[in-house]
Amino acid sequence: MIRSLTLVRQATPERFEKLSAVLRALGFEDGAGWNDEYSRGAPFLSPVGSLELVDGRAPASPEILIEVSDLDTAHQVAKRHLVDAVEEIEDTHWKSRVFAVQLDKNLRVGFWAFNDPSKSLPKSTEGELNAKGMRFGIIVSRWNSFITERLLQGALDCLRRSGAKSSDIHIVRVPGSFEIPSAARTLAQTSTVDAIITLGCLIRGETTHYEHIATEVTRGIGQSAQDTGVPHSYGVLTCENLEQAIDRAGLKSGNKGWEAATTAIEMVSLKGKLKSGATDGR
Ligand code: DLZ
Repeated sequence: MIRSLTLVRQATPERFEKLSAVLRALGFEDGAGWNDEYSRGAPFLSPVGSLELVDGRAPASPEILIEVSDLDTAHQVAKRHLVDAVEEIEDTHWKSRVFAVQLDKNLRVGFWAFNDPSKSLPKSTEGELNAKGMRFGIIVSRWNSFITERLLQGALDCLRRSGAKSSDIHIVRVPGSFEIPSAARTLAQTSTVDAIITLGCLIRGETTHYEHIATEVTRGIGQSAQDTGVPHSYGVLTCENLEQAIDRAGLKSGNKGWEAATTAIEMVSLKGKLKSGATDGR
């Protein structure tokens, strides 16, 4: 099976370093090179490569064509490094633009980009962070309420700032994290919410069966999401001690309730787009 495509070009010793710097500046990634008593080599990697056959009119004069995401910036970068070797940008006959660079005596390269960049992108879809019109259920455990109430405030703050109405938010309190999955599933089955945000706090020191509870809660929330088709976001802290929990409930490491709410909004939006067949690109 084919693993990669390599095009080898000889560079003069004087040009080796300079060309390496240009290729790096243009966005090539450094590969693993070599330097021994006979020669040195510097591979420059591109995310994809291809060998193209053409029958009829050739696409452009340089034999090597490198597609870039921003042709004008690439042109400026190339000019900055190799003033005289860089030609002007031209239109091609295939709805794109190209400029050629004589990198070395035997290395002429064309840089190009489609006029409509979405043509070269794979189909892509992602959710928006606008919660207007969305309905949310928040399942929050009372155990470690000192922490979980802060997570709840973070989640509510995020939902309201993102456009959700208070009347579209249903808060459900359960005794401990262990009870979160069953309440989440029951609420999801009522079809009154578009997503569920789960908030809890497990602290290792306080529970001898911490691992079992954590595993079960995580599995249960995931399974409820799979079985009901309603997005569930995971805002259950699993911490070694209270200090770690405090950090994740609004101090050093942000507020995980806020993050769980953002995830829920994004997943509702994504689900809507995927169901309607909408895409962001191409
Ligand atoms: C029992 C228990 C313990 C020891 N620790 C925690 C904890 O750190 N965080 C939490 O959310 N819940 C804890 N619980 C309660 C269990 O989740 C559960 O509510 C009870 O075992 C009753 O089923």
